[in-house]
Amino acid sequence: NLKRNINSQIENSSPSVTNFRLDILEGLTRDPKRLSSKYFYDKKGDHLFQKIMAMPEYYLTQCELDIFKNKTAEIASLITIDDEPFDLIELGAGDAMKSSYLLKYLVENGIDYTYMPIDISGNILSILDQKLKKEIPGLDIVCLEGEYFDMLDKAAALSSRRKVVLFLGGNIGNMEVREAHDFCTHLNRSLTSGDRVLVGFDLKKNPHTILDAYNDTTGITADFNLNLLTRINRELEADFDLKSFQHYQTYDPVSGACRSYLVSLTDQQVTIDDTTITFRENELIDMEVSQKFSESDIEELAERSGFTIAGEIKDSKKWFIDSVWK
Ligand code: AVI
Repeated sequence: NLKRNINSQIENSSPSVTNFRLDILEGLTRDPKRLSSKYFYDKKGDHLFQKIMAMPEYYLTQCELDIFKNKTAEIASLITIDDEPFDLIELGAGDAMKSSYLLKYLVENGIDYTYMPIDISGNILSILDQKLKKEIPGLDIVCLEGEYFDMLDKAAALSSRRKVVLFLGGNIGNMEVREAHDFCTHLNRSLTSGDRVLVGFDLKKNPHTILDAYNDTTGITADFNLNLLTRINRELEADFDLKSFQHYQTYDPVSGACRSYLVSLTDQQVTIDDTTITFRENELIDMEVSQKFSESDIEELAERSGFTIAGEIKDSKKWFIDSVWK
């Protein structure tokens, strides 16, 4: 039945709505139920994530900003090779708040490079393009709108220069360890020798510090999770009752997995188009993993995906690390 429903829904929808619908229905008909945190970022979700980054408990952004602001020369020396020109590709560039310090430094030091931000949002890229051209005169910028690996292929087709790929913000933590391994292996196969990758990892630390960053008392992270239900209600004509779901956060300091769930507070049914999803009281929806790493976890990930570590830079608290791979 579900299959027939899904097929009939495909016929009348655009590809992006179809993928969203299929992913959501597939996730909610699994046991245990799950939703992908990649769908958190609609307009409201973007706004809530901005609020998260401004929370005192959410240390990640400030830590990586500290690295890009205060250790810019160190980063530059790890990603440049003599005077060889290169393409600096940023995956999920967003507003390039952190990388803009590096961009400025490279321009000021006469280093020949082209900045290629990749983002799924054309709107974000056009704002970024205007902002950076104004802030950093002389910056050579080519925006690439689309999926990471499609755009990496496009970047390779556009120029044969050496590639340096930035993947910042601890975004790699939003993949399960296996997915992160597959992602890095794919990245390794898309690059050639001489290329570099700079990945931002949130480090394992006092478990209270980590849990507090995702379990804020103001409830912004809870809203961030619940907003996906609002998005499903709006875009898929569903009827989630937001008051019947509660955010629950866990951190396991042994595995380093920080996970968020939504708990169904009652036995209930939710309708998404003409599909009915049944929830038992206390049943969970697995929403997001934010994986934390030890330095040996990072080494293992780099090695298993075909990279070697060229260098690494930590913030002054030693809570976050930007690891450069070759
Ligand atoms: C985008 N990403 C790295 C954030 C994180 O820390 O996992 C998303 C987030 N989820 C809850 N708070 C922030």
